[in-house]
Amino acid sequence: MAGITRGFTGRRQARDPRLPPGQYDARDDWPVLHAEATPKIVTDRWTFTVEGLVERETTWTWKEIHDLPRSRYAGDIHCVTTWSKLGMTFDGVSVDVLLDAAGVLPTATHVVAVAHTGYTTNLPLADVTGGKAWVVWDADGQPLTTEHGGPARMIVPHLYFWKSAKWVSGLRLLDHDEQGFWERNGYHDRGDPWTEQRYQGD
Ligand SMILES: Nc1nc2c(c(=O)[nH]1)N[C@H]1C(S)=C(S)[C@@H](COP(=O)(O)O)O[C@H]1N2
Ligand SMILES: [Mo]
Repeated sequence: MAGITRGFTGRRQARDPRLPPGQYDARDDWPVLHAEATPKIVTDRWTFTVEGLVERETTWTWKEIHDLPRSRYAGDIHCVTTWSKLGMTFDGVSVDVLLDAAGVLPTATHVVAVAHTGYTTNLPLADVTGGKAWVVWDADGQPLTTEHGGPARMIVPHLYFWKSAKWVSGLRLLDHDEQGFWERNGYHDRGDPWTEQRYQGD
């Protein structure tokens, strides 16, 4: 019968288990956040380079990266400013494919993701290998808009979204951790949303 509501027992509606602590579901809203001016990057001149501690520094053009095997992320993203978006899809290539092509040297332990604008963010190598990171150009089946990092961005969705560099231009492999833009400005070096690694010291 109508009239028996979920709230009748006095329990609050169950929190979506996909939401990490302190996060809310942004639903249809996808906020745009970045520190620099939105760049204009034409795909004719777009490149992605893996450099640093690799056997062969390797650069892909827009066409070349599209010729690599495709990989999709279907799942959630979490911004440190407390919004999350659940059940998104992103299409592109797995970072594993890019790193394998360049041949990561055994001394490499960390990466810095670099953007065409100069934005940087640091990550342990283990957080961008093993099917956990992508370079993507489609979001929810549509080409990534410029404001969301198009023509292509990184996504490292198991970490807070500042680790996902928009307008990404490459990865630099290092044998030490080297802070990026937000990390130097107080954000955490790793940024695990499930343990709320929001700021340095968390
Ligand atoms: N190049 C660049 N990438 C960036 C940022 C930035 O300032 N510059 N901000 C990060 C932060 S803090 C967040 S939350 C996400 C936001 O991505 P969105 O605008 O697509 O939601 O981009 C990340 N990548
Ligand atoms: Mo963010």
